[in-house]
Amino acid sequence: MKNIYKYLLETCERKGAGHIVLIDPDRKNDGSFETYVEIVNNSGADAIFIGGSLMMDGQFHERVAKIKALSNVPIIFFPGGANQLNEHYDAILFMSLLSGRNPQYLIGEQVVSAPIISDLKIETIPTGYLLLDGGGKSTVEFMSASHPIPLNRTDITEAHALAAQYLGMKLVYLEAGSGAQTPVPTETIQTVSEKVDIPLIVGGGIRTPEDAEKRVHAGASFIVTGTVLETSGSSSLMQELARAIHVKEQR
Ligand code: 1GP
Repeated sequence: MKNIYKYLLETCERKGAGHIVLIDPDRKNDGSFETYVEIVNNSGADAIFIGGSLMMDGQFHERVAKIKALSNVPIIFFPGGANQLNEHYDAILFMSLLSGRNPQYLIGEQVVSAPIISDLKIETIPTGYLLLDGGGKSTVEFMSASHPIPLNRTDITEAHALAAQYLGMKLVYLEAGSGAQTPVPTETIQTVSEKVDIPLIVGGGIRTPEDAEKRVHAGASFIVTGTVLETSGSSSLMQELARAIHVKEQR
């Protein structure tokens, strides 16, 4: 099995940044996975994140298996909780919700998951997850019972990102929340990326190639898009997003 973290770093090095598509394996998307994964396969995206904060039925694991079988790119678990673990992932973002002060998501879910991950032998990628206030109450904010960092408090975001680095994490995830009205501002990304040495993943509310590209130029190593695939179902938009993010491959 290849090393997924290494693959992500090489992708970023070669293409300037990586495009990761988040697929939410909830019932609302049932019947659409074939189409979604085919669009991702043809878009030039570099990986799929699978996960969500709330699952509304018991078909989660079957859907992950289906996505895995269809995908040409690595499948990375973006965990909403230990109950979403299974053997189908190529790697897991072993995340701590550092911006919150809820012990369940700082360390509790991780302890419950660890023996299962060890048993399943899934690669872990230690990630500091910072939730910023993208406007409106996001599902992750509600489910994790944690306060997001105000968008204008770049100092607080920067301090958390540094803490993630000093804790030995390999990635920092700046999350505005799925469907965010306002994505993480470019100024925040620039300030944080100048301060920390580990790669930044940025997601939440990114809907256009322009928005994505600006965030890469500001210092994001990976851009995550989720909702835009569900709402547009557009192959061409997903191709444009990947092209905009792969800044080193542009002519
Ligand atoms: C992943 O939550 C994001 O970090 C995805 O957000 O659904 O708004 O693209 P969108």
